Amino acid sequence: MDGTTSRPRRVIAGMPVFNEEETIGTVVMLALQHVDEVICIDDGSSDASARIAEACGATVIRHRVNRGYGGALKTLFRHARGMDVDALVILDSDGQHNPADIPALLAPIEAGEADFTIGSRFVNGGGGSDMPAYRRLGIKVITATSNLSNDLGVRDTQSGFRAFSAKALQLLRFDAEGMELSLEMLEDAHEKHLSVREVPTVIRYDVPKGSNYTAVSHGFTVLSWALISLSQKKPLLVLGIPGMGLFATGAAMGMNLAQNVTTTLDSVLGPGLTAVWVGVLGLSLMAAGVVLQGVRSLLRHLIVDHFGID
Ligand SMILES: Nc1nc2c(ncn2[C@@H]2O[C@H](COP(=O)(O)OP(=O)(O)O)[C@@H](O)[C@H]2O)c(=O)[nH]1
Ligand SMILES: [Mg+2]
Repeated sequence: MDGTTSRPRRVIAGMPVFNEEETIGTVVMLALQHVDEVICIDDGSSDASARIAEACGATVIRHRVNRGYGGALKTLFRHARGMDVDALVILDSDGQHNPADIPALLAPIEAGEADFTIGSRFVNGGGGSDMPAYRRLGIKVITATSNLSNDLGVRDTQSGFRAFSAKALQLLRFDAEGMELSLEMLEDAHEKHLSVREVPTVIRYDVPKGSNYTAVSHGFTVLSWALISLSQKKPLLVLGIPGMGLFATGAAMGMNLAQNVTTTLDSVLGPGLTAVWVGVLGLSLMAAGVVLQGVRSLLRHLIVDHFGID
């Protein structure tokens, strides 16, 4: 790459790799046409992925044991932060992402219009060639759930084809070791007010080994993370709505019984107690929701006032 274009001065591509010997070589060589350096995080592969990546010109960082997609990206970010880079692009090593779209992902970053771009299947011009319907549905459910806790405004929350400005690279922090990192990173970007932009891309599904994870376990892990995050961010919504439903059910059962008080005491005692329990459970859930919501905003105020972190 020459330094005369308007591209950021130094751009690197990073790839998580786990047993991708069939595709890794091609992806590394194609990516090298658009960036200065390709870094592969080989996550304990048992095949020839690492050797092939190196032979094709990538820098390879090895994990001795498999940690997962998130673990690999944490290693990548830590390494990239120590380098003097203007942008980092991440893409999968299984051939699903087209390295020819790297410049399109970098363009808004070069222009100073975004800190974080996502190669998206769901914006005009993007798509998933032969994408199975259940995957599309899974992504929609995950995205809808995560939008309940933060209005991220991102349609393709599950694309791993992403690019980051130097600022985003320095600011973003994440913990997840698995695929749930995809959402954690978006929420962190939202909290840090980084500007995120989706860029159309076509993600292929006709590659030799499109997925290491089964769709169900992948979807379940990410969705669980989205729900836990939602319950932390909006406890009143998560506990209050079911609580209100239970309370209303208990009240309706109680009122129904009260209208039949002419019958014997025995016949109303059992259902009456159930109505009371259901109602009390509903009230407790709502109360817990209110308390947790209060604690959350109190903590936020304390953190903002005393540490100046928003
Ligand atoms: N480092 C690392 N990378 C992984 C692991 N599992 C998958 N990957 C890589 O992450 C990318 C996406 O994984 P993949 O299984 O294709 O996920 P999917 O296409 O979203 O279902 C690919 O480049 C994989 O090689 C892992 O355990 N560790
Ligand atoms: Mg894949």
